[in-house]
Amino acid sequence: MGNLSALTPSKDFSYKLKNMTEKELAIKSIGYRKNILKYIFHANAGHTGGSLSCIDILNVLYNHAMNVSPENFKSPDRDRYIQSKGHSVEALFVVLAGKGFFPESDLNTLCKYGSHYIGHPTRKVHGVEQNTGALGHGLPISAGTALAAKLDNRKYRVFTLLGDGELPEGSNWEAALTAAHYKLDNLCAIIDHNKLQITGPTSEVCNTNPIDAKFESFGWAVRHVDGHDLNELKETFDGLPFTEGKPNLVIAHTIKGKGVSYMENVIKWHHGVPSEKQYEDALSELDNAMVTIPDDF
Ligand SMILES: Cc1ncc(C[n+]2csc(CCOP(=O)(O)OP(=O)(O)O)c2C)c(N)n1
Repeated sequence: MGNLSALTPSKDFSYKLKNMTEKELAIKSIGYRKNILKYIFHANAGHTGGSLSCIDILNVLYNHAMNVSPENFKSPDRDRYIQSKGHSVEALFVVLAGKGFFPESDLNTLCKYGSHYIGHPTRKVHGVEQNTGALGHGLPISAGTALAAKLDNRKYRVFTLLGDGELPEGSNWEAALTAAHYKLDNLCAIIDHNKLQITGPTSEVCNTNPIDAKFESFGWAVRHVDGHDLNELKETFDGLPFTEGKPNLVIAHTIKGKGVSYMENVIKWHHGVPSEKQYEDALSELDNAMVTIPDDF
């Protein structure tokens, strides 16, 4: 295969019609959190904690970093987002609805018989790039998609979101090796590092630490980021590729259940539906957070 590193991904940010301020993004994040809870509550099912931990990342990807919209979704040059931790589909659905990929009212059918809005991403939903949910598939598919961009002389980037509990899947490590071999600097994997998975702390179920040293030894460029700091996320994604010729890994330090105090860092909220009282408490906590967002930060 030729010198693939010769084609670096695009740094043309002209598609950013409006560079959102941190306050505007913060307002969006709270709205998304409320919607995640709303639709999980009405569906009586869903992955609550992991959707709340990754929502700030999705917010910055879709409203700042990525060149993708309902208008360009058929274009071969659009940036791709593949959500490997497919169980947190509620986060993806509320962001896609907010971008106008489909009417938000569609989410009233979440997890209902016959609906496309099921508990994991499916391409039957406009805006979803890949079916996922069986953990360990997103990174290999994303590496292949990024390799296709190089072979086709296209400058799109591929973003994929993994859970830290998903990381032990062997297919991730094959993909990590392959992405470095093919110098896929147009690939950005993000780990939602909330330190918990379905049955306990990630480090106790299957320890993958140190994640950074492992990926660096495979030939990746790695950054750590506070996965709830919207400005830090913006700056990190603006810095892509971190090193020409190397795939990019963002280790986003997050809190499972972030934004709803009784859910934060509590394993049982991996999946779980709040009672009516818990739902109302969560909404008022988020409403309160909305009015206390500082003007400038
Ligand atoms: C191949 C496979 N094995 C097991 C599962 C069941 N499962 C769903 S979520 C989950 C835990 C994932 O933990 P993590 O990736 O840390 O997700 P997060 O905490 O970010 O929600 C597991 C084991 C699955 N979806 N796919």
